[in-house]
Amino acid sequence: MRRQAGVALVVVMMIVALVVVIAVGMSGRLQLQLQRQLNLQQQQQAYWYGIAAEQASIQLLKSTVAGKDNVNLSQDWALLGATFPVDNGSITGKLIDLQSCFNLNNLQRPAEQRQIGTGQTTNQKAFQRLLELKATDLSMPAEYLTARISDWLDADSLLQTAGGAEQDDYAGLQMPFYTANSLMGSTSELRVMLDLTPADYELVRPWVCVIPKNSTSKLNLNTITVENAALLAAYIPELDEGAASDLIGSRPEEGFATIDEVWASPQLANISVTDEVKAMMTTNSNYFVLETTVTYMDTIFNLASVLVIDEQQKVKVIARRFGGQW
Ligand SMILES: [Ca+2]
Repeated sequence: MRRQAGVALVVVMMIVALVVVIAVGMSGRLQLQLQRQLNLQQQQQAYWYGIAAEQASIQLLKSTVAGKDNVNLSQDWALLGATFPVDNGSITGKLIDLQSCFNLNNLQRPAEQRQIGTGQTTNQKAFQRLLELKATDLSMPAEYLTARISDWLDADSLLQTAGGAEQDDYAGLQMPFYTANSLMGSTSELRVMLDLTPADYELVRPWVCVIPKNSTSKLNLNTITVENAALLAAYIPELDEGAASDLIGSRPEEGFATIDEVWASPQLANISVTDEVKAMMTTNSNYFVLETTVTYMDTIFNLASVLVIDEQQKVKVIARRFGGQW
């Protein structure tokens, strides 16, 4: 009888132990689920704060830029790094003019200039000069990188120059891949150019950007700064970098009213600028990138949104990138 009672007690204790194990497991899973739910909720909230920043920027561009012939850095859109507090966090955003940098897609050669021996386009010459001015430590000749980007962008598989690179060059790599043979969607595509090192990327990155689906963008001389006046010097070989800085430095606070004011400036007095280059310069902009950082509770969320002002003066989001620079 006593022995049977002892067995029953052991069985009861085993059942209790089993129940405790199961209960601990359930409680652990419940806590995990709750934390997951909390993380998802925080990320969703941060995402929607990012979208709210986009909407605020659309309204800002509508009121300060859309339809204007003069887009300059004294306008409200250009206030860098504005931060707005929200419950349990903050939203920081800055709008950058995508026509105040070199659009890599401009290196795509028009079809009629793709025959071998037609020489460099004006944009290619300008990019090569920009590299020669500002990326002197590049691990390859500036001419090669210019040709490689153009080969990446053009539809054919013909090398433009001996320094270029087409799909056979990439297919032969240890990690093979093909050239895009179309326009870039992000500046980070530059990283996969043949033999381009991380150090090269850091040298070139500050000067370039990518406007999706656009290979004919213009440079806005009202939004480039004294520090990046080399962008202008790159297009006008006779204009040295110092004179280009002086020209941009002497710009009225509210920008050049017309592009002709630029051509009449003393820095360009004895320099002839071709009509083609003149047509590539402007005083307004239609493409911007908004870089937003949302902090909400334990979450940090980065969003880059490309905004375009279309021909009907409507502002639209044409591309988004989550978690990094454009
Ligand atoms: Ca190609």
